[in-house]
Amino acid sequence: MTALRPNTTPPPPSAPNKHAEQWVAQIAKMTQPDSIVWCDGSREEKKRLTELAVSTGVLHPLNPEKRPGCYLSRSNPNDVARVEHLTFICTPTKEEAGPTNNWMAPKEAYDKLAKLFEGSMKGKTMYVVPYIMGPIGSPFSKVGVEITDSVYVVLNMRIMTRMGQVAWDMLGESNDFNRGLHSTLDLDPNKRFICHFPEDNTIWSCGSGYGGNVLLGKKCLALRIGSYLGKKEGWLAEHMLILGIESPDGQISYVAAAFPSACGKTNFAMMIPPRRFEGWRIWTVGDDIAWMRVGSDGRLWAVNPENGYFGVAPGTNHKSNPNAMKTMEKDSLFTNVALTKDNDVWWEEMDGEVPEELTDWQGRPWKKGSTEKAAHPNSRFTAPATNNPSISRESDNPNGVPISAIIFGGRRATTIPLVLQSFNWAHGVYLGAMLGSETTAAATGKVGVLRRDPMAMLPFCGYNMGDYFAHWLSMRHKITYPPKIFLVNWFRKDEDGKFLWPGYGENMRVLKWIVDRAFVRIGGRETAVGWVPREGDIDLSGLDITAETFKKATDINVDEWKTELDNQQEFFDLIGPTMPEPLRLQRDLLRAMLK
Ligand code: OXD
Ligand code: MN
Repeated sequence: MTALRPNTTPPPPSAPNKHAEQWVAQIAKMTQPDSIVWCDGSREEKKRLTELAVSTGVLHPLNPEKRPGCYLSRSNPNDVARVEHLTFICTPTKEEAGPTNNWMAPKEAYDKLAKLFEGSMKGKTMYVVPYIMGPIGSPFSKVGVEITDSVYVVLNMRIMTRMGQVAWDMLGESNDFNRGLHSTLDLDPNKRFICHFPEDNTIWSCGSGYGGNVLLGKKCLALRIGSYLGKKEGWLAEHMLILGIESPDGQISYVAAAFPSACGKTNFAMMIPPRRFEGWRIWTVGDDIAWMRVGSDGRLWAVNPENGYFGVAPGTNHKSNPNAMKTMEKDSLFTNVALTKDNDVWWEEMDGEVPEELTDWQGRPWKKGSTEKAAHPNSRFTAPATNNPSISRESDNPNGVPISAIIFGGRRATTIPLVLQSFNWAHGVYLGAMLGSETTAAATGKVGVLRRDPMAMLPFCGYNMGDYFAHWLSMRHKITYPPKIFLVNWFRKDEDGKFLWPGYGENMRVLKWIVDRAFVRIGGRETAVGWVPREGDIDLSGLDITAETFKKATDINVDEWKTELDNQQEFFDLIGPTMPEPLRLQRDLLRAMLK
C-alpha cells in the first residue's frame, strides 16, 4: 500500500473486510491519492462532505427557505449524459456481449484503463463508498464498494443507495461484493470509458462525472452486471418501475413496468389517480429498476434496488408529476438545471410563468425568449425516496412485493393499441422483445424514427440479447403463478397527428383494466395479436373522449401489424443465431393469425 498521509482515515474498526482492504490498497497503489476516506454514511460525514463540496465550488447552495438542504451542481458541458458508445461489456468473447453491446476483451480493457488510472488521484482524496443495492438484509440485495475521487459521486450515492456502515455489516467477511472504480480524470472525452467485467463483478469508469456513468450502483451494477448475475443465478434485473395500486377496499396489487427513456416512467410510478378514482392510491416502490425472483409461493417478487430517484427535471411539473415536485422540495441535489434570481431551480415546462432572467445550466445569463434551453434537456434531480408522499410502505421489505402484471410500453404513433394483453408468457416475452419507441425532438437525430429497445434494456443488458430473451422464456418454467404481460401505448395519434389518449393521471384507467385482467375480474376482446378492452371495459366517465376516439386508440389495424411484423425482420437479423426459436415462431403465428 502507498504510504498513507496523516489525514488518511483508516478502515473503520467495525468493518474488518480484509478483501475490501486489500483491493483498496491495490487501487491506491495505482491511482496514488493524497488521502483515503472510508465513508460511513453518517449525518456528520454528509455535513462535512457537503461543506467541502460547497467550499470547492462543486455544489452551489440553493435558497434554504425554498429548498432546504438542496444544492445545484454543474457538470462539464461535454459531460451531460450516459455515453452508450463508450460503454463496454468486457467478456472473454464478443459473442457473450452480443450484437447490441460494445465489446472489449477483459485484458485489453484492464490494460487500457490502468494506464488512465495510473496516478489519476494524485493530489486528490480517494473515497471508499460501501453500499447496498436492495433492502437491508434482503436475499435480493447485493453489496458494492465504489472507489471514487468525486465528492459529488459520494453525496449522490448517499441518496441513491443504502450507503455506509450498513453495507460493511451486511458484507461481513465475504468477498462477494461489486468492485467499482471511478476517476474523473480531466473530463477529456477521449479518455472516457465505462467498462463492465461481469465475470469479475467489477466496473471501471473514467473520464466522466455524469450520474449514469459514475453512480456505479445504478445502471452499471443494478442493470448491466445485475442482468448477468440474474441469468447466472436465475432471477431478473430489469429497467422497470414498480408500483402498488390500492383499491378503496384496501387491497394492493403490484405491477412492474418497462418504458424506454422519455416515455414518462417516473411519472407513471408516482401517479395520482384522477378524481373519478376516489379512494384509489398509487404507491411507488421504485421508478427505474426492478430485481425480480420467484418466491417459495411460486409468485414473482420484486424489490427496487435503489433508495432514491435520479429523475429528468425538464417536463416535470405539478401536472405531470406532483409527487416528484414534492419529493425534491428538500435534501435533494440538482444537476445542470437553471437558477432563478432568488436562488431556486428552474427548467423548461416547470409550472408558472417563464422567469424573465435566469442563470442557465452552464452558469451564463439567460433571458426569456432565448432560443437556447435554460436547463439542459437531461438535467436531473437526485432525491431521497423517503421524501416521496406516495412511497410504498413495502419499499424496505426484504421480501419485496408480489408482481401481478408486467407492462411494456413505448412511444408509437401508430399500430400499438392503448393496451394489449398477451396470450401467455411466451407471447408476452415476444411483445417485450419487440418493444420499440419513436425518437423525440429531445434526442439528436431524426424525429419519429422507430428504435427497437427490447424490454427497454437495449443500453443496459450486460450480455447477449438473444440469451437474455432465452432467459426470460426459461423463467416461465420457474414461476407457478406468472404475472400477466401487457403492452401499452399512451402516444398513439389520429390522422391529424393528435394524441388519441390524454395520458398522465388518466393512465390509471388503463392500469385498472390491467390489474382487473390479471385477476380475471373483467372481460376483453381477443384479437389476432392479443386481448384488448371492449367498449365499456375501461371507465371513460368524466373524460373528454368519444367512443370513436377510444375505438381508434384500441384498434388493431391488420395492415399496420403486417408492416410491423415485416419491420421486425431487421431486429431478428441483428440478434442473429442467438434469437430463440420460440420468438421466431411467435412472429410466424401472428402473421398467420392476421391472414
Ligand atoms: C435513466 C435512464 O437515467 O434510463 O434512468 O437513462
Ligand atoms: Mn432508466
